[in-house]
Amino acid sequence: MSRSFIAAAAQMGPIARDEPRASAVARMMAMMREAHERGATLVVFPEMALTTFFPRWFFETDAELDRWFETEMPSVETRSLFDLAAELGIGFHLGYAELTPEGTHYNTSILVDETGQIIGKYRKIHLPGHQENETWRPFQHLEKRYFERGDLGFPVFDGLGGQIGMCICNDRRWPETWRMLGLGGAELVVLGYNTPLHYPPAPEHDHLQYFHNELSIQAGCYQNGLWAIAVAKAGREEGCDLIGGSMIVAPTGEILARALGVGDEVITARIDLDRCREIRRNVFNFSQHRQPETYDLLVK
Ligand code: ING
Repeated sequence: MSRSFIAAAAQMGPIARDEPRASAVARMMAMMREAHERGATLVVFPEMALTTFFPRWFFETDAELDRWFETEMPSVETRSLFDLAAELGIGFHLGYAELTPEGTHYNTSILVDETGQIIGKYRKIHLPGHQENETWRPFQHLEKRYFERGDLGFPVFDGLGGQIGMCICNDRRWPETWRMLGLGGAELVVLGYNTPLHYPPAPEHDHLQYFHNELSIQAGCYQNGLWAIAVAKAGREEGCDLIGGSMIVAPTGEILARALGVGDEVITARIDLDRCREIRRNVFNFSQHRQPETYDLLVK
């Protein structure tokens, strides 16, 4: 039986600072319905899809920070999204800020199957940005301050007839992320991102943000023989321009579908997980061609 299905990327436009979670959920439910109408059985939402990208601000107190986090999932506000998924028989990926019962803060994503059950969780490992309030910047990027490094590794989950992995935003820039998931047997990687157009430490790269997004994901797919669905939170969010460019990429590295705008936008493509073999049994046949004995620097 061919493991082919229609997948959707549900790009989101800005989420305002004072926009209730219920509003973001309503927008996601509308896009889940649209994806379903197009025959999709999986829909991928962005990183931190329930709130504005709050690491752009410096908060003095824990109370100011913790209001952006979820202490349960599904939560009161997201229960309706899980219920819709089960009603429509569509799986989804959701990114959110997680506060554990032990008080640990993670940048987290989950994989939910077509019955509305959570079948996988990932916590972001490559946290970009900085620790302290750096007032020279037009906006902060305080993920290193607000989140702990993920403690779940790079797991791969059985779902939708295949092996699905996750990563989050900055993770996609690191080849190690993709190789760990490839070695773990992933056939599809789903991920969300919030990527500002302006990168204060190197503004001369601002015009390259879309290119670097595509370069990272296309290389990850080709060099590990897997599919990727990468989904932006986009647009001018609280005065900060975030790139769009959500896309669905094949194991050959080809882009099958790409978002055109920087608002809420559903793009779809047919994914055939069996096509991973064209790469994984040939050019990137790890057991035949990879030479890990010579790569010791990689894990130093
Ligand atoms: N955002 C950005 C990302 O990696 C960034 C941070 C932007 C790093 C541009 C380097 C260059 O896409 C998140 N949330 O990781």
